[in-house]
Amino acid sequence: MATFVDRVVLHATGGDGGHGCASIHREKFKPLAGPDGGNGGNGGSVIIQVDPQVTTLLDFHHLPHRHAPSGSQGMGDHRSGSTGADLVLGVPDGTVVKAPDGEVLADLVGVGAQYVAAPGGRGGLGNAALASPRRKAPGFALLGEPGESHDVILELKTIADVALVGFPSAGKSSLVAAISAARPKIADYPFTTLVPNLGVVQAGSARYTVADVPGLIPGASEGRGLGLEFLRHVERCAVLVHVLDCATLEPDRDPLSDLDVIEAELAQYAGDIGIEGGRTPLAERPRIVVLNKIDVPEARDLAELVRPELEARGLRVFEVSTASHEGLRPLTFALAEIVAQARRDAPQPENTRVILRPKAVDDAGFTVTKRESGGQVYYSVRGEKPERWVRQTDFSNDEAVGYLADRLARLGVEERLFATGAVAGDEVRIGPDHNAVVFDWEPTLITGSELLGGPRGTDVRLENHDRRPTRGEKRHEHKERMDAKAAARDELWTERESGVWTDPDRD
Ligand SMILES: Nc1nc2c(ncn2[C@@H]2O[C@H](COP(=O)(O)OP(=O)(O)OP(=O)(O)O)[C@@H](O)[C@H]2O)c(=O)[nH]1
Ligand SMILES: [Mg+2]
Repeated sequence: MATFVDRVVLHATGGDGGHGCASIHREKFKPLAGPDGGNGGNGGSVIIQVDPQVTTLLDFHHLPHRHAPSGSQGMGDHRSGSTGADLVLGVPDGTVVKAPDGEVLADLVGVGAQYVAAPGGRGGLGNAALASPRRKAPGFALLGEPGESHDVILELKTIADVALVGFPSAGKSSLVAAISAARPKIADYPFTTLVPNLGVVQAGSARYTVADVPGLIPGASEGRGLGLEFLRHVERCAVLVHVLDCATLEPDRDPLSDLDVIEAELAQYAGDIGIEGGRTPLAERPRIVVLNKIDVPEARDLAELVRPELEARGLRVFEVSTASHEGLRPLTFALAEIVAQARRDAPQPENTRVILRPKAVDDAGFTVTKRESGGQVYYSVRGEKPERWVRQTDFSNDEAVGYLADRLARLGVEERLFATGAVAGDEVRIGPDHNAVVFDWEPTLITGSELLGGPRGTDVRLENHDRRPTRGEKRHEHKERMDAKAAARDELWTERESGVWTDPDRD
């Protein structure tokens, strides 16, 4: 079973915002004492954060769907709904967050660096918050927005200063084991190393990390062997070390051709340029050559032989034996020097590099375009505000729909529709085509509160309640009632006196 995973697809969904509440305060002798519906709570967000305790993305491999809790709905008596807690997911240092199309969204380097993968939805306002001098008793509340849902790719790109590359069994793991306290698996069969190993090297007062990645073979860029998959762990390295095996018994291999093969494979690898440490492509990174296994006499001879050729190519060459530890000290000090130089040259690391994508809205915050589908013309309204407002609207409530119409009109959507050539009855779609709210456009929508009579914002139910009848009005009302009673009584008497007791048609 896999115990190390360095690439996963995460399906993150933010919590939904709670709905706002529409409620009217009631009290003895004050049955309609104003709106008191509380706001819905915001939904929690899914946040990816660097956690030093985490070294693999294995958890996400097992549980790729993550949801943040939703906010709860508002309640009467001005009680707001509770907020959904953010779901913070720990990832290893050096995790790169990408969109499904491969675009780098964030490069998480440094403890605490974080990226909001799926923001939670906002809670809807309750009717208390929607009340205004013009709309004293809103009979509606706003809906909570659904949490956003995004698929992101998480890729672990190990943070190491030095990367060891080379053929299988060249002695990369042996080298890490010889110069650091790491104890990777070492054996004389190819592909002993299946996951990257990290070792910390102390050379004098300098300290740096070395990554040992699985071996490369000719054709790795086409997927041979373990492919180039693991090169993502060398992307951030300041220096590449070619570990060349001088004691190989394979007939068609020698240190020089091995070097060419590995270089050709490295050139095929396209890393991410935007990430920390990834500014220069791998092919242009500083590199040195280690000729290994010189404890074997033939290997020492071969190393002596190829050394001038390598140096002629401008490479620094170190002859070592990880078995006898010969030549390791100069190597570690030389690496320390290169790493120190690279650290001096590197710009100060930022905590996190978040790449913001531009939003497709114009200055006014929305766009109106005339479109056609299947011979039918419609007007598409796009923009953050109109789309959010639509999501917040309870379409079963006329007053809420009226409020939406008001908001859209105030933003200038109606004017823009006129300007684009829309006429009453045309189809208007707000939002992305696959998930739009479709209206037949009525230039001024009738709202619920208008239906009640009186200017919008006044409510006859509340207004009549506030005004108590005067004594004169009460007396008048009483007199009218008494008069009506007397009239009814008179009618009965006339009937009785006329003596008609049966239905005249019967006889
Ligand atoms: N004689 C000798 N043998 C060595 C030396 N370094 C490594 N070996 C042997 O070479 C074999 C392969 O070593 P590893 O360190 O596992 O090689 P690797 O490059 O990590 O190989 P993969 O993980 O398969 O890519 C082992 O049997 C080691 O004992 C050395 O300096 N001298
Ligand atoms: Mg190995």
